[in-house]
Amino acid sequence: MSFTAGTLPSASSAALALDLACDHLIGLRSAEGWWKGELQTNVTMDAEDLLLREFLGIRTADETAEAARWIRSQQREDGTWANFHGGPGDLSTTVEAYVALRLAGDSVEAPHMRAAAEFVRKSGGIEATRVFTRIWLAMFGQWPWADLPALPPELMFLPSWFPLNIYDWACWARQTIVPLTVVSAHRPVRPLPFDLAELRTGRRPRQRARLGWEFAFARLDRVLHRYERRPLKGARAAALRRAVAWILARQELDGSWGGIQPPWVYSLIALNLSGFRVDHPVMARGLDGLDRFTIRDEQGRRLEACQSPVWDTALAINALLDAGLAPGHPAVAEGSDWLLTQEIRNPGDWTVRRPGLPPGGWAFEFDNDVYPDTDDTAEVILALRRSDRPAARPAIDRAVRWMTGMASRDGGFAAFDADNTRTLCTKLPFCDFGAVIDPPSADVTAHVVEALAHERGTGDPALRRGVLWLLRAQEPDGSWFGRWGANHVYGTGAVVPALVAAGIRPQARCLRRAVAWLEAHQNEDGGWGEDLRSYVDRDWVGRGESTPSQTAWALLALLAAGERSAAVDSGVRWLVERQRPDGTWDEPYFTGTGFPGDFYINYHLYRLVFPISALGRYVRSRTEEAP
Ligand code: R19
Repeated sequence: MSFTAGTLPSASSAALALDLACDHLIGLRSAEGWWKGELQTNVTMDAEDLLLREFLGIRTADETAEAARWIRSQQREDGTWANFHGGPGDLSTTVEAYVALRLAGDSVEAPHMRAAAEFVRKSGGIEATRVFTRIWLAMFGQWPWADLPALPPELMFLPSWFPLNIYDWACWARQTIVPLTVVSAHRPVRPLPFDLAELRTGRRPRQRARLGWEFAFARLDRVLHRYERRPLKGARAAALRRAVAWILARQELDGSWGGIQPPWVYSLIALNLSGFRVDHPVMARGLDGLDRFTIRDEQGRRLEACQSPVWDTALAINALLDAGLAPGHPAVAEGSDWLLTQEIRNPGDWTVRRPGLPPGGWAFEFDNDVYPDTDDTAEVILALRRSDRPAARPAIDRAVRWMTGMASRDGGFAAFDADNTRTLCTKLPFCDFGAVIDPPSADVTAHVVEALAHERGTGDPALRRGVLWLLRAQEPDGSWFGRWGANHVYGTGAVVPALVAAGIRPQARCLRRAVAWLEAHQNEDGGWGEDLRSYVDRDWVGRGESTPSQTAWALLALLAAGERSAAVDSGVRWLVERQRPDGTWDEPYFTGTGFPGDFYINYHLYRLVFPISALGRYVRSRTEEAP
């Protein structure tokens, strides 16, 4: 389907595109009624999978060949590996990919290996890689344990009010650090059949700050290293027992830890070092679970960093309802009934900060019962209330109560924890990768506010505090930052519809400024795009090649703000013209954010669900106003 430039997309061409897209989406659902798009990240997942198997002594030739094929297919022209489509080569990712290919037998003399090694040396060598990469190398004798930040398991003794205790860390960091304390206490070395001399420069890594907490922690690190040489025997043994018990208590039904790769692999290693052999039921369940996170196709074998069925299903149902499907349509009804089976009824780590709050809500993954999050909960609440299932009411009520209770002190909402805002953790020498705390963000607060507006009405006190939080968080340029999606287009696309639902008039100044920001950042071609470099370089904020999901986010905001402008029409035209004949869109660019600056996600369903929502709301706004 295509239009000559300058023709306005009539509501009917948008409606045709919408039908086609809905058919495609409905065709993707599973027999049980859920949706799950691939969650694509970067090759550290695949490299670490081989290293894990090497460490445990279970690596097979077939797995190695298949993973290596995938890793090679992702190498860029210049010999490097990036963390996202179109991104620059990343040193740590390139080192990990290179080591995996050496495990697979690739020769150091092969052109692709030489190019990679040259980039590594030019970028500072192994010495300049992130801590996680050097921990992996230490486990294989390729980096001295003494040259890594100390992570004593005695950390487990800090009470939950004491600075740096494990509950001051974001749940993903907490679940990673606890097993890593066990690993670093054991200082395992299981040598590789090769050396990585070609990746070293011999130069010391750059010194961290000479002032403030970073400096104090660098001193503390030296003290801890001295303690490591001769830890108090009784305390060390008790700390290790406590850490292992903590880990065991948090294995999920699917064998994972937190449903995400880092805690999962480090927990398996920590348990193995603590005497759990690979055939122990806990280990076997963990390894079987990893298998279900593994995709095998023509391109090779790759691992999902985590899986998004609850999130995808809620988004898909909301999109289909935006498109005008009846709530009783089997895709909506069966999807909603499946969501009901995923409700979380047990307490999790969040109770440490909110004791007494009754459980409820939803997590992101199939089995992640210890870590429900407010973002998924908000989207599921919206989907369930709109799909009109009478049986859903009690679950929605529990979810609203839980979600509301998870407000942070300042009235904003974070994804997994309340009041997880102590920045002291971030100053430790260990923390050179990824966010390690989970403070409130605009995108999550917006989703919660939108759900509360429908469930409790615009007078609700938690909603009003959330709205005030959002108004304070607006950037000077009129946009909002996107924590879990790229970037200001995602934040603004979430906040504007939420504020309108919360009763802010579209004419209000804050919304006019947001609309002006979006219109100023529309591309010539009518779409919107924001490059992931916007997280590290302000010049890229609001700028980048147009993508379907980002175009849809901008449209959702403009439509919510009641815009009838040419910007809306050309945005819709961009979507209609770029639709594939099979009803979906291509989206090689990553528009999901795991950790600003460090870790990005291509959610494969985003290219479809968000355009459906935007086209659906567009078509309805046009047909409703027709005479
Ligand atoms: C909205 C819904 N979201 C609120 C859920 C988003 C889930 C994102 C997937 C997270 O997957 C992860 C999690 C953690 C890591 C890490 C990591 C970084 C620093 C430390 Br310390 C520990 C772990 C690395 O990769 C990850 C992937 C969209």
